[in-house]
Amino acid sequence: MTLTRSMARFTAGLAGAALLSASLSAQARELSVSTVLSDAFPWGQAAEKWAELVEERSGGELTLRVYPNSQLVSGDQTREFSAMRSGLIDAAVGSTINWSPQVPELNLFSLPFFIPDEAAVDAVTGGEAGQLVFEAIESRGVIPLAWGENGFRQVSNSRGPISQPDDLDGLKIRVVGSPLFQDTFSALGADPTQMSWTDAQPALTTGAVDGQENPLSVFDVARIDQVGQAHLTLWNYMNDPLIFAVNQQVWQSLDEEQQTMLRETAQEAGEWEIAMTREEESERLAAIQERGVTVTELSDEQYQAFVDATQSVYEKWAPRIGEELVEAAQTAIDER
Ligand code: X2X
Repeated sequence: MTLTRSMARFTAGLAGAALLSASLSAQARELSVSTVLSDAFPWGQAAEKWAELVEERSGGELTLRVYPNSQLVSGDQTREFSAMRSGLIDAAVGSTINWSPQVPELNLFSLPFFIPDEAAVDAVTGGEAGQLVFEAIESRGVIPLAWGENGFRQVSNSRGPISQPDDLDGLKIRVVGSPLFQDTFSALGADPTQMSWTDAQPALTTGAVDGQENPLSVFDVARIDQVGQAHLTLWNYMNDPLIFAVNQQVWQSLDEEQQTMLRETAQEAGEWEIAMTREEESERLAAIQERGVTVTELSDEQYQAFVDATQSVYEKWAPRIGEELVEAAQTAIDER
């Protein structure tokens, strides 16, 4: 390369850099959005949808950048809420389970066999109980905007079909980050081990654990059957809602129009994702069965045996969650 050509490139490079920084300052403010699962899953797609809608509506002045796989919290999904509260991350589409160590009220959704179907989920999130949950989040320095859904969590294992509590006896089950899960699986006679999603997949592969619990979408997309999980029981023991939320200082730094836009787009993305997740359930189940997984459904009597076996969890956790909230949820469920 001649000297003049390289000089010309250098100058062009400088001009380019100047242009870039000028456009950056006039341009979008970018907010980071944390998720545990990528856009291969409905959960990650919920966050991407939110980002797309914000891109369209903000006229380019606000952008959301999604960081999946808990990467902003080094794989530890139970730190996501604290990281959002402290401003380390600006926003998140997160699971109530992962945030429940910091917001005990969120354990409401993890009470075993408490929220039995989709109508019950909607009655809880859409009513007074949902409002109380949002207030609990807000009182801890995070602004909740909308609901999404990871789905009803079903239990799988590598050993044999589970149709009664005894079948869980001694099984090593990977559980997520709230101590409530420890109690539920201990009450059922299993041997629960808490670990992050990042660690769960290798633990299933090596057989360090016998089982796990996750919604059908996660089981299907992550091909959990391919790491030896040959038996799946549909017991709808809890629903795992997602919440779209923003750090409080970030929220306060936005003008009213931006706040409205951010809330509306989160609600639209959430509604879109909830509908999609529910619509896809039956195809997911069919796909899982086609891959050779034994699927067990419970009779009313079998279901009741699980309810009875986990009664102590309800008694221990209802006061921690807050009696007023549990009662509001119970009323919503009864009247759905
Ligand atoms: O870790 C899990 O099982 C997952 C992905 O479902 C959650 O983050 C709650």
